[in-house]
Amino acid sequence: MAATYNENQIQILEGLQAVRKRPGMYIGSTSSKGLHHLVYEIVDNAVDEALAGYCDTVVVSIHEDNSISVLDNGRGIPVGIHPQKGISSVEVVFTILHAGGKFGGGGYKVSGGLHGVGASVVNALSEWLTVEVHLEGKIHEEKFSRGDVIQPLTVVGETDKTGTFVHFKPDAQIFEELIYDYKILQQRLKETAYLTKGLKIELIDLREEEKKRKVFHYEGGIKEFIGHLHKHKTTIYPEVFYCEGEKDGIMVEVAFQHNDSYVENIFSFVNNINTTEGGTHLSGFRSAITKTLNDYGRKMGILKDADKNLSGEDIREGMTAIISIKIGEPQFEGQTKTKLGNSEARGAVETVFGEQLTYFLEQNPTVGKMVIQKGLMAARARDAARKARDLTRRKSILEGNALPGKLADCSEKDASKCEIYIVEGDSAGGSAKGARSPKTQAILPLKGKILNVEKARLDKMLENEEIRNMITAFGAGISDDFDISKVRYGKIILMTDADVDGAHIRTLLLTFLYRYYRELIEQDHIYIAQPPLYLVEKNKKKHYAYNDRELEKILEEVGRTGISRMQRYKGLGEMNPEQLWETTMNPETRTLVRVNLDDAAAADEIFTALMGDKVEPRREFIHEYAPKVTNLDI
Ligand code: 1YM
Repeated sequence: MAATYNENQIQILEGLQAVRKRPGMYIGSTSSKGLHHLVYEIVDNAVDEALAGYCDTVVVSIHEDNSISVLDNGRGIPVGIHPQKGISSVEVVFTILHAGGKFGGGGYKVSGGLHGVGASVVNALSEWLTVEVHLEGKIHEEKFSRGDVIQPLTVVGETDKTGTFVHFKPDAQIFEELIYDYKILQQRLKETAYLTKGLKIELIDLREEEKKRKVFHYEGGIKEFIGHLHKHKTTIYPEVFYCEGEKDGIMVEVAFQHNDSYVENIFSFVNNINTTEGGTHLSGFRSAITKTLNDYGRKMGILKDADKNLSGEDIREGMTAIISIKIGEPQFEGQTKTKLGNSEARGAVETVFGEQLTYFLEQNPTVGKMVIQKGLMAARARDAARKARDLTRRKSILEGNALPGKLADCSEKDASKCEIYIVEGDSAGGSAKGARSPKTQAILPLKGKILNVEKARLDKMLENEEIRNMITAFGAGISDDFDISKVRYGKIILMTDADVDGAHIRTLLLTFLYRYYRELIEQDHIYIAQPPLYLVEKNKKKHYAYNDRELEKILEEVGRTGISRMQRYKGLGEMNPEQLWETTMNPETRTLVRVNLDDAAAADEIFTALMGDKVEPRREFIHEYAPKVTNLDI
């Protein structure tokens, strides 16, 4: 028996009320991250329509009032009365919680944000939301406010198109932040376009005088994505491997190519969600590539009888890969729910990818040869690094000073309460040592510039004293024997000068951390200190400004006359310990910027642009990001 309208109304209200009461449970947070998440939820519905084969264009607009509209040219959300609910399907989609999962018709819902909660959550958290469906010659419109129906589904005009248009304004009562960041949306929509080959996604920003508009459209999908990630790199063969196939209802796509660096960059996605913690699909990929290449190497005689089998790590050195699968009922596990648990995904990837890779290697024997030769070199270097590391370890045991001499360590034994400041230069190191709270704050000064790790293998890196000092001080090992549970500090804080050299050193440090300590970044261990740029003193009161805008503000507030001192700090070394403590190191008053790797692909691009061998991208990057570099938010 169909429930009555009233009963349903009550349930709906309760459902959406719950969303408004605990928004974090549904969209993660009410910060900027949650705000952007709303867009992904609506876009995901349009992407599903594209994956089902009915839609090829999605247009996302940021309006002047920071409202968002999303338009697609799919079939249009059905407008008929839903048999069980007694209301239109449109209204069901926008008012009933968890209307996600399998929708009415054929095909499974494969796309979906982190929480996959859908349009009703966006509606509940919007000051207003309008949906317009173009279907069967008519324009149907419904309006809501904070989840309540304001105008029931009404025909408001005629049309010769089909599709869905959703326009919403995030609720100021819910969100701490209401301003959309074009770059964040661009990054995500670009990624979505790469993962959905053929789909055209347009992003329009109507807020500025000078409107912005970008189109993301990749016929090559993830194969093109690899080309994009390798834009600034030197590849060791020109072909990009690509395959797609289906097994047990799981759609599998894999693409990869090797560059001449020493690090692997593997990105895995399930239903367009970035699975940063990996999972079964990733392990299927790993076992298939190791087995297939070793088999191939033996068969072709590139691996000699005397050679050991190549390890997976050796084969993946310098490899950039994307694994993207679509699966009906994904099970997400792990700390951030971004690890795939479905065991059937392992076999599906192993089979589809393994078979097609074997075929590809037969067709492209030079690629097979290059990869195996690079793997053999990696194996040799790994051996050398192991020996160097053993030597370092033995040395430190023999000499009885396990920690670097330059480190001023803290006395606290509970690692989670400890912090280490990595400081540029001995003079700043001296100030920091004088300023610190010795119980919880350790200082490690670095001499000049550290090695550019993008260009060096582990064995070379271990020859560099500054790098060795950091590894020993962190206490968590590196590479094969990295163990995050052994890290000696809860916070690792990079403190460099607020000038160009400081920014360069910071980038070198971040590259090192990104390449070798990604887990520390992912688990929020890495921070950037924010030293002030100016000191203004008036009537014995000190005011610190961290940028030019703040300086202006302070000068306006205190008045421009009677200022006894105004100083621009050129480096950390110019501050006395007391000032350094007050402004940059005191946990009560300082500002730290946490380094996060929300989007590893984007970060990698930045690092490569800044660090790689090609000069042009560096210039381009600096041009585009220059005003932001002081506040590096990767
Ligand atoms: C701008 C956001 O939501 N597009 C969209 C949504 C749906 C359909 C088409 C659709 C799906 C199906 C059949 C089906 C949805 N429909 C539903 C439900 N764009 C946007 N485009 N016909 C149309 O899945 O069978 C939920 S989403 F449940 F009503 F069918």
